[in-house]
Amino acid sequence: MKRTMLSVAALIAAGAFSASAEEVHVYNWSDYIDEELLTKFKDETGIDVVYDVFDSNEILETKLLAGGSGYDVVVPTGSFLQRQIQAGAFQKLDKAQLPNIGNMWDVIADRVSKYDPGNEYAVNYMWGTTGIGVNINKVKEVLGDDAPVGSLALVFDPANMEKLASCGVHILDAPTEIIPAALRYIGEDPDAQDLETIEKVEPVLTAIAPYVQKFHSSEYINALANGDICVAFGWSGDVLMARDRAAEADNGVEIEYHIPKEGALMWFDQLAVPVDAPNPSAAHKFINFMMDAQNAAAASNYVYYANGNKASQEFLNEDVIGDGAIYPDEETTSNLYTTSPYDPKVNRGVTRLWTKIKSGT
Ligand code: N2P
Repeated sequence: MKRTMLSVAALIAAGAFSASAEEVHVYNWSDYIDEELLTKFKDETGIDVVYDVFDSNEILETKLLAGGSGYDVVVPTGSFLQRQIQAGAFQKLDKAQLPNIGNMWDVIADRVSKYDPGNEYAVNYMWGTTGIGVNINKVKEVLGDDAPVGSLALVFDPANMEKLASCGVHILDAPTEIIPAALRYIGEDPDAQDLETIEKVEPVLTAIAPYVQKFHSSEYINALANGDICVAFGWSGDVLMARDRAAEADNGVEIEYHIPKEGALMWFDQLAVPVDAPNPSAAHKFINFMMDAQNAAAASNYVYYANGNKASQEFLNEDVIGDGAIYPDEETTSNLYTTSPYDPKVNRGVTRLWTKIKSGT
């Protein structure tokens, strides 16, 4: 008994039960940060980061709209952010608590103001494109040397998919990204907002679904890197991370990322503070920390996504700032499209359509 008492006293002395440790609860996408940055934040501020991850905007949205998520900082994509702002899910940022705001890149802030007028509720974390990741040798083995790796036809033409099924294809479980791509493939507006147009993708996606090994939004990084799949319709930085993991493993797998020639979605992931965040002051400290030029650069250098921080650019590695798949040139950028949120009725139709398509796998 005495021993127990003593060891409890020792633990208290060591601070194990200190109730005063300040925390910030962050909910971010999986595979989206260099965790050393979280340690650095703790060292600089004394605030513990409780870090959880998700891989779909729909999951984040469900938590946010239910309220009481317990998160201080969350990272919705612009089109979702817009609808969530309208639903009252966020508090306005207090710019006085964000001295690093001057580091941000006006070009990106301007683009995001489509979703968040005046950039009142969020700042950019990362931005990127949705495109095609290939294990180039496997794909050539299956489809020949002229495999259309730079075209949406690679994944939307069932004749290609039937063959690729033998080496494995993953497609994002992200209806608001895959449906626009399929619309673009059939020559429709990727940002179409009416169900009649949107439903035109049903035969296209139904025809390829049986050849899709998985609709999933995070497993493809390792699956590509290990050679378990040969194609992923996924996010730019994730594919580049797979390329890196394969190179590190020295397993002979060679991964490439292609922005389809027909055009691709350009999206923006935004740091925002829920209206009921338990610790808004720590949330601002965390966001300000991520807006530090060197920290933003460290994050991009690790995850291979572009960021919206102009001042970080001088600290970016050449294989990041100099890679057109991460920081696309003007010509490529002019071929990128953005999307807007569906209204609730259309959104329900999209969810129904997506469930139906996936049930055909
Ligand atoms: C990180 C994926 C985030 C990009 N793994 C999707 N918005």
